[in-house]
Amino acid sequence: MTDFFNGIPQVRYEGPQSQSDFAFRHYNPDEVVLGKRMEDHLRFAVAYWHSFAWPGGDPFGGQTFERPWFGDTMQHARRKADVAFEMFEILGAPFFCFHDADVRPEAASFAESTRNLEEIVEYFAAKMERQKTRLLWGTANLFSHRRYMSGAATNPDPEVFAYAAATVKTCMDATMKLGGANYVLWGGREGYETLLNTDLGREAEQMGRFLQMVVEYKHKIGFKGAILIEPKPQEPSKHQYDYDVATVYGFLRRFGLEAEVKVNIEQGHAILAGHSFEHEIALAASLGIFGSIDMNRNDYQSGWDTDQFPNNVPETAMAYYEVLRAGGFGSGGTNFDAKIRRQSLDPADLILAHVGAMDVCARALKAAAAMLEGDALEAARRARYAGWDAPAAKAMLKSGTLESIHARVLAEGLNPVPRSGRQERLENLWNRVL
Ligand code: XUL
Ligand code: CO
Repeated sequence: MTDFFNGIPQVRYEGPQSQSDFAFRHYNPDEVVLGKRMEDHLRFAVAYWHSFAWPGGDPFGGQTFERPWFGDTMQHARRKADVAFEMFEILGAPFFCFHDADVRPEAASFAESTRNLEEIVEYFAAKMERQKTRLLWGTANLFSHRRYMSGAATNPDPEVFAYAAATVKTCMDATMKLGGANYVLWGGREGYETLLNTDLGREAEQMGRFLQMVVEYKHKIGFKGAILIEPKPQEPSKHQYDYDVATVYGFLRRFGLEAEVKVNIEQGHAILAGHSFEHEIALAASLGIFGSIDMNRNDYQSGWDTDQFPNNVPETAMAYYEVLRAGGFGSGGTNFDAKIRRQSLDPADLILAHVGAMDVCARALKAAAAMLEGDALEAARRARYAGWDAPAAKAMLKSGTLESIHARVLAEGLNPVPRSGRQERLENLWNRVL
């Protein structure tokens, strides 16, 4: 045991009446919701980067956190892992997620960086034998180092493409070794700052081939998890190629990957793209590419990616409603890609951020389940589209032409009567379950 979380107890479900800060009031892993344990619905993951690797900087100031594991040696990396796995245990977190750069020091050569990663993966594997935490996904950090400033797969320099491809191979190997449920690609620098120096057609070709190689390698090594793309419209690049779910789907179709790759949808990214989180989830589900979620919000005033823990039950409930309608996560889960504020210096802040977020998600899941079970929204939706169940309507879609429909409209004297969308009633239904 390290002494970092000294005195902080294991967090357990104590119910809404609990007086303790270190207790769940709503997240009860064993409680059965719609026939499944809450833990198996929500599949919470802690993001290694924000909780253990982020120093607390913002554009105007640097490090605010002083952590005993900050440093560039393997000893620091092991100490960081010790604390991270202690936190997973305190929270009872079933999963975690990491980038290579979060867990091992970058070395002078590719080979040495890879050895560092492999050593830490062994260290993780030994811990995972002793505790229940599993890997939701692994990923490669192809955006922080200066070599990636002009992109990774989309870089004008083929040597950077090669370095990125080799790095993804090592990270997929690490994910496979740790039994990861998914592998994620977020294209942080896959975009551009100015068209004046950018050949965007060529860059898309590079990115498409890169992703095909990832899929080929997945099958070669027999990785059973899903490959997930995480869309984001901008930041760090002014314009990013994986703008949103719709854009990613078009890209996957173009490169023949729509049956191979799914999406990891982040709440904050959805808002940055001008969508709601639930829109992105519902769209991905309707396209058959829904995979997993990053449950972290932005600040509605600041307009940039603040990666805050969720605290809005009504919004979160709408998201889980779409997750439930999609049939649940499959191999995905709820990753808190969220960081505490830079003034939140205490070890307890890290724990309480997750406790609050897990409770928000649990309340949201229960509300969403009640809504779905009560069937009120679905009944209203079915009624709204009921006309399409009629044989004539089905036939129109299947074999109608503009001319045949024109003839029918004239013959039957069609004159459709507008019907209320009843939005306010449906919003009231939601409020009853929240
Ligand atoms: C950045 C972001 C990433 C990905 C993983 O906005 O969301 O942390 O989740 O690379
Ligand atoms: Co994310």
